[in-house]
Amino acid sequence: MTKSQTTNATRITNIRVTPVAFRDPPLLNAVGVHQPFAIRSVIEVATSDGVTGLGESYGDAGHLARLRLVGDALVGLDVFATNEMLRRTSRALHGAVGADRHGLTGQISEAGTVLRAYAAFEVAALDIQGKLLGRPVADLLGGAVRTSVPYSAYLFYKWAGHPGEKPDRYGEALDADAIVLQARTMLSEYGFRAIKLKGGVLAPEEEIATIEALREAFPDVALRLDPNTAWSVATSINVGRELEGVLEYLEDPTPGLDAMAEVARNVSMPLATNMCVVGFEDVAPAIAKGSVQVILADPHYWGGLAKVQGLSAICDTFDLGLSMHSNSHLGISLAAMTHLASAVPNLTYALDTHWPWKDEDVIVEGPLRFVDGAISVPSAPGLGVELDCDALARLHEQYLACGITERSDTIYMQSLHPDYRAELPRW
Ligand code: GKR
Ligand code: MG
Repeated sequence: MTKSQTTNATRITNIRVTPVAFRDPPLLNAVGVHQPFAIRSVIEVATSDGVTGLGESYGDAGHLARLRLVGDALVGLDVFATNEMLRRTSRALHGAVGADRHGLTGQISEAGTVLRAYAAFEVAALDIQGKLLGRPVADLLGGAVRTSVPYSAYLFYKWAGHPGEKPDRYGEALDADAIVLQARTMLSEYGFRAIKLKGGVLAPEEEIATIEALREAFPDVALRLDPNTAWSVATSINVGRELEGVLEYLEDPTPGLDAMAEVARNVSMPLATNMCVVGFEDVAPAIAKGSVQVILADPHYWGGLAKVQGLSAICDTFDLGLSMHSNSHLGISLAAMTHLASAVPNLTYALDTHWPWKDEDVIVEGPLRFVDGAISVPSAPGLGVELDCDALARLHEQYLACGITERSDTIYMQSLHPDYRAELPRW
């Protein structure tokens, strides 16, 4: 009998995994365009003490099936026993490596599949632990070292609206001037002090021109460019040299650790990644080769909040920078990312978020507000966000009605432009 099986345990009595869909604009990237709806899963964990916890994860069909399999295996577990939670997740998924890779987040190993599933339950367990103790999740991670967490404006080349629909509020952005306008709108509404441009969409010289236009328009704002491996080594080096002194970091210019290392040897800015270092097994070879200088952590696939703290210690030891990656997400994830980042001293870069691109959510509005580009760490117990049950039901209905069960930017693009090919690298 383990210690956690003894006295006073708060046990998991039920787990509900609900797929949801929310409207998403036609954002372009290196492999296509965002579908009209982004899909996510909302995880509700109920306990013997009547306290419930929330988690959020990907909504792709294979991942949903794995979450449900793991959910069944976690019933009866003490909510403080997250080590055992990971062991049960691993046992439940043994041999069930998933083929779905949500967004541009690199290749998935069996360990990665386990960590992707575990992460959502770990966050819900931390939410419950915090509620039981009357402390915010940040306190469970050692306490906040910053009271608010800065995020970056995530700019995208985009169409005006999905075909057949009215233009969305940001409108079309297919050149430098339109991206500067997009940045103005986002910065004036949210106050961001850093900008990330999703590249890999237009020819590299047009993306260089866009970054230069952003630099001119916003001289004091940190700039990043992420073409999601759309460039060869030679193109990456050319772009890196053109943008010397302009970029805070260049993210995933080219595929693979060796090619990234060659680029890193030939450009002056740091290289960042959420594609070639996506699990603990990638870290040692990346350090040995000198492939990257900044890792974009993401608790959704690095295995939850405590695992990202583990990664932060590695980054600290090997003098690597730490930033945070996002995919289209809802408020439960934003709360989790904020608590985590508040408690990681060396997470000094403004975090990515797709937040400004959505107009609906599953949480009760209120605790997560951007002021000067940052979110104050919620002080209420747990994650500090509350589920809006009507909104959850509505977004679930939307999931059922929209018919999207996998994220596929390429297939959606090909349904509109049959000749489109997602070639990486393309230039
Ligand atoms: O939302 O299109 C997108 C992004 O390209 C996303 O899928 C990536 O995973 O944001 C991500 C990134 O930094 O590569
Ligand atoms: Mg990236």
